[in-house]
Order: sequence, then C-alpha cells, then structure tokens
Amino acid sequence: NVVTSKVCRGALIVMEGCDRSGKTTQAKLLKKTLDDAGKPTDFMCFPDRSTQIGGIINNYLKCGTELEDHAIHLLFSANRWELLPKIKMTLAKGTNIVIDRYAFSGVVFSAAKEGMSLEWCKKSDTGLPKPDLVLYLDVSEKDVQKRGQFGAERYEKEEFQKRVRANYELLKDDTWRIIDASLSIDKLQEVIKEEALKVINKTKDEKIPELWV
Ligand code: T5A
Ligand code: NA
Repeated sequence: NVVTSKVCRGALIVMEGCDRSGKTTQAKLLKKTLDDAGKPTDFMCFPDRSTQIGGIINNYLKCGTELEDHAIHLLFSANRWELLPKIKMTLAKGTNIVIDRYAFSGVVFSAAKEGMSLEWCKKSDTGLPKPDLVLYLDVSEKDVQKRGQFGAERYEKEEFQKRVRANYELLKDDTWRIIDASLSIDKLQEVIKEEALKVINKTKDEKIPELWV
C-alpha cells in the first residue's frame, strides 16, 4: 500500500507600506529567514519590471512616458494577473511566497489621483489570491525623511504619500498586521518572522480565497 501524503499549500505573505518604509529590505530578509527555518519560500515583487508589461510600467515610473491614469492602473493589475500561474503553482507545491507590494499598492496609489475612486480601482484586482497575511510597515513621515531624500520616481512626493497613507487605512482587514517600521532592521525582522510563522503553521484551506469577493 502506497500512502501519499497531501502537500499542504504554501502561505501567501504580502509586504505593504508607504514608499521607503523598508518593504524590500524586510521582504528579502524574510525569504531568507524562512528558508533558514526550513520553510521553503520564494520572493516576488510588484511591479515585476522584468516582463513586457513591467517594462512599460518601469518607463512610466521613471517619468519617461505619460499614460492615462486608468490605463496605467490596468497595466499594474495586468502585471499581477500575468504572474498568477506562477503564484498558484508555487503555493500548490507547498512553497510560501513573500511578495513586496501587491494589489493594495495598486489601489492606494491609483486612488490617490484625482478622479480615481477606491471602488473602481479595486475592480481589476478582484479575484486574485487573497494573502494569508499582510504585513503593513507603518512609519511616520518624519522617520521616512530621515532615510534620505525621496528619489526621482513619479509618486515620491510628500503630498501624494499623505493620500496614499490615508487610502491604506481604508483597506485594512483582519489579515493585516500593523508593524512599527521605525525599529532597527534586525528588530523588525524578528517581529515579522514571528507573524509569518504563525500563518505558515496554521492549517489553511487548500483552495486559496479570492481577494475582494
Ligand atoms: N505602485 C506599485 C503603483 O502605483 N501601483 C502598483 O500596483 C504597484 C505594485 C514603485 C512605485 O510603484 C507604485 C508604488 C511605488 O511608488 P517599488 O518598486 O516597490 O514601487 O518602489 P521602491 O522605490 O523600490 O521601494 P520603496 O521606495 O517603496 O522602498 P521600500 O522597499 O519600502 O524600502 P527599502 O527597503 O528599499 O528601504 C529604503 C531605505 O531605507 C533604509 C534602506 O537601507 C534604504 O536606504 N532602511 C532603513 N533605515 C532605517 N531603519 C530601518 N528599519 C530601515 N529599513 C530600510
Ligand atoms: Na521597494
């Protein structure tokens, strides 16, 4: 008799927060921390600038091209949908994924623009896999400024970031953990690791729920 043990799906963990809150630093560290703890984990990020759609987004962010607000919003969404097969496959084989930004970034940035409603912005990402955990790196404007000047990318302006922060408040649910991102890089990673292990060790429905449905 051959006993086949069912593979438990991986956890989907998302890092969110305002620009320069430390997302990329923590997301990459978390991938390594979890691998080292014997919990195989992949790192992904959005926008994924390596695809064709990602190339258009990159050019837009670097202010090389102008695109109508709805059109660029849909491209950010399409960039997530084009990676859906990879996300599904990875989770199904039992590997966790840490993603640096996701649909929440998609909504809060687009909806910070005039004439773009939060509800309209949520539509194009509706039905994507719902993360098991959203780690929201919360850092005050003051502390962010201590990390040096904002770069030259399109959204890195104070007024805009204020609206982004306010929009994040409207998306939080019980899968979110608000993390004080003013801590040192190491201290922050300790807190984040603990939260991640909690969801990884929890029994999850085999079928991953859908976002905003
Ligand atoms: N966007 C994105 C949309 O409009 N729609 C979408 O759908 C998506 C997905 C690019 C832009 O695209 C927008 C949002 C963005 O404006 P990006 O490529 O993720 O998105 O942006 P980046 O510029 O790469 O990243 P951020 O500016 O958001 O920075 P991070 O990742 O939050 O911060 P990180 O880790 O790079 O650290 C920033 C600096 O702080 C230091 C680091 O060394 C670094 O110098 N630092 C710390 N200093 C002190 N204490 C700590 N704990 C620190 N952690 C990091
Ligand atoms: Na980043």
